[in-house]
Amino acid sequence: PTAIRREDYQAPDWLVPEVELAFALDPARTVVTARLSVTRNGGHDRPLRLDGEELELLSLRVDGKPSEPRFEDGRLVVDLEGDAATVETEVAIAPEKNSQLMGLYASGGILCTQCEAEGFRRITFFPDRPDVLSRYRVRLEADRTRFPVLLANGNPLEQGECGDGRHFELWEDPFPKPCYLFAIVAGDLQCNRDSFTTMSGRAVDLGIWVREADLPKTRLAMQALKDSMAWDERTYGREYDLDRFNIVAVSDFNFGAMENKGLNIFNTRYVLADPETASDGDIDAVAAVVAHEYFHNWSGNRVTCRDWFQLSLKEGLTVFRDQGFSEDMGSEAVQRIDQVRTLRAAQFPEDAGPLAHPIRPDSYLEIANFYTATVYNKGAEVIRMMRTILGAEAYRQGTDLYFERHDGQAVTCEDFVACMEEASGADLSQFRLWYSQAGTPTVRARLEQGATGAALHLAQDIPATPGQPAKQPMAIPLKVALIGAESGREIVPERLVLLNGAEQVETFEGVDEPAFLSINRGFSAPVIVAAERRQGEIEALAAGDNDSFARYEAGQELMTRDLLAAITAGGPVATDAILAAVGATLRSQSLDPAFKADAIALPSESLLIDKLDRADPARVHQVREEVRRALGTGLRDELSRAYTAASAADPASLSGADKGLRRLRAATLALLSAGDPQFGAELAQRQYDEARTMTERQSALMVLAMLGPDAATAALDDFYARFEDDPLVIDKWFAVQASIPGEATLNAVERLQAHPAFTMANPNRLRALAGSFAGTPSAFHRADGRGYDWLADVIVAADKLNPQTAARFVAPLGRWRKIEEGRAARMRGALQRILAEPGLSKDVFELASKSLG
Ligand code: DPP
Ligand code: ZN
Repeated sequence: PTAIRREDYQAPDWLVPEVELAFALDPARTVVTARLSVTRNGGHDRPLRLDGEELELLSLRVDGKPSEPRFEDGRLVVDLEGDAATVETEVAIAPEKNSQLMGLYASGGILCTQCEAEGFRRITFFPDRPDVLSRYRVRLEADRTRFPVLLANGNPLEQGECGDGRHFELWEDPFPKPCYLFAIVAGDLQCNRDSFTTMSGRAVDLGIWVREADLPKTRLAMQALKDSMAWDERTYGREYDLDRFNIVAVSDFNFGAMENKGLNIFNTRYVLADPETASDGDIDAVAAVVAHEYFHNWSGNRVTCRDWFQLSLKEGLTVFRDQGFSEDMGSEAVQRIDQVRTLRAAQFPEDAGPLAHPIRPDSYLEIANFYTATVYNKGAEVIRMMRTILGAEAYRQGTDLYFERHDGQAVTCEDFVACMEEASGADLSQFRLWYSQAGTPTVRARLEQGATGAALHLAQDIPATPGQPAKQPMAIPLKVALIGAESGREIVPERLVLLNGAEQVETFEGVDEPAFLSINRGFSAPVIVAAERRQGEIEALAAGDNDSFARYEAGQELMTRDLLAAITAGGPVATDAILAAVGATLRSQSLDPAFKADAIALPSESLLIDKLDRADPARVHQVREEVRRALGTGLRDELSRAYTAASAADPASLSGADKGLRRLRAATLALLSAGDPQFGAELAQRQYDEARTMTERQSALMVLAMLGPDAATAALDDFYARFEDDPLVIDKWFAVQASIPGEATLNAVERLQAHPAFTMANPNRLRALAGSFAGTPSAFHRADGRGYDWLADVIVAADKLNPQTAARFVAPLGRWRKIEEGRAARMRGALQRILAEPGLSKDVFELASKSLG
């Protein structure tokens, strides 16, 4: 396969202002008729080239006359004389055989589409690229009994009977859009209806379409939708633009959800939720994804991407927007900790490994591989930094200008930055390096104190990444404050330091007592801070930094320091400092429960592995367990008290306070059980039996599962029997068992793979098993390498069905550079075995070959 490069971009030769589509829907064989009005773009004599994949071409007409089809490099080439023409094709496709879940496919009796990034070419011949914007008129025809509901983008125009049991519906979308936002749905669906009145007083009909039995589980998603619509008006001045907004839930879906214009299609996982079957985390994720897809209506749909290298233009911005929504709906501090946790778990390792790429990549083999934590989450951090540097007001003026100037256009990341500059008057030329340079910067910091002042010495290093051996210094906004070592007060109030040199010194006056350095407060920049610390400094910040993120961070730094020391030294673990910090957190009268839950959690094994040179995952697990045990025994009273107090959470309430209590209850239960397994088993079994919410039930089940089969079997069996008919909960049943630490987990995973409820065809189920297993270091990294072989086999088998989802499991094998040589060799062996497989998809080939490096 050949690489597509950003610098090769060429404007389209032909535009397609109007499209008429007719679907004769049938799961076995659907016939799609497309009539494209095309116009020549610029003075050239090149033919029209249309993408198409797995299409059976039945007929081709140009301006009404039959034409002989010609193919070049897999594209349909149409020679046209004049500057405008009507090109009609008729193709047949087989939705029920479509296991890739790209294009038109069947999911649980529903016919639906997924077109981003390049799925539309699997529906009809078309210039499948985001800078070709068209108005669509779509006629759907299907059997009325099996498919009583027929939906498409935009507004319905007309409906009726066709005879012989078939009916039709005609839809029109007045907004020009790229074909990746095209969608249709046909199925036996019920609707939760509501309405929203926009800020200019227009009524919008809202609908969430699901199977009848799932209707009661759509209430929370509907509330989130209305909240999102109001929030976007309030926060960004963005109003909805169609008379209808529909969401449809389907069980088989590669992404979380898709922002098709006026017809969002969702993975059921991000729509269906109630407290009995979804955890608080799941419920929050539903709201965040509903918001995310809704926000795309402006950041993505009204203003879209010129080419796929600009993906972060819409995804980074939209993630930043959904983060803002979640911060406003919940606790900002807790949200920020969660965001950073996600970034560190998913994006930092990507940025430090063989798949590192800038948020605006320079080349790809398969664009589906670039829907990454870098493009999404680091992309969101880059937008956040711009707001931090420019200020909230100038940032909003910048987005206003962007939406106004580029409405109806397909644009670039550069266009967005230019709007920010123009609105604020700031010069962002150096800041742009965040778009082009990969790798997580490390900021080294050292505070030097004199009699009345202090000097903060800062330096930045950006590691080499594939294709980028040398880097230029970036513009890094660091929020900094100095805190009195004796008084505990902020002796230098928070200020924004813009680090833009390789090295830089920032001075502070009026520092009249020994000071502690609180840096990167609120995680103002997505960097790794390596600060030289005085004796007792990190302990003091963990106990009293007045920025809650920085306080959390200091606690993590302290834990990481002592864990890494024990892992590398090989001796016993010094747990005193960790015990003191966790004990103080638990005893605090002022901290809220959700923060406590985050603050008492040890850094994950994956995070520790990332910080080590060639780690032994078994040793990492052993040391971390030792500390968990020490916490459970040493702080048993504090933990028990916190556990009991947290049991008062109101099961019917989804308030931040009650969710925080449940979070703390789960965290304390896990530590109590690490300290005293017998006691933990009793407590967890009782919590399981009495659980009124999935949050309580799932956390109890996880604790039991970690205690081994004797403790867990009864609860696991009960859980399965209780929720047998609920696929999203059965996913949890698979995930819990695949996330148990230790080498024995692979045996359970192999048994689960043979379970009748397991299928590779459903991405959620496959992720529940393979994703959970690969995300559990002490299980995945078996010394004999069998964990790697199992995953390689899964990738090869899944690739034959669904390359996009199969490719998602390659990255864990690509982390071999972080692992000790014996295991690393076996990881490379597994990658080589994958690459030797005949008929491998581009998706898996690209990631496996880059991972081998
Ligand atoms: N549906 C995916 C998302 O919203 C891709 N656009 O991120
Ligand atoms: Zn998105």
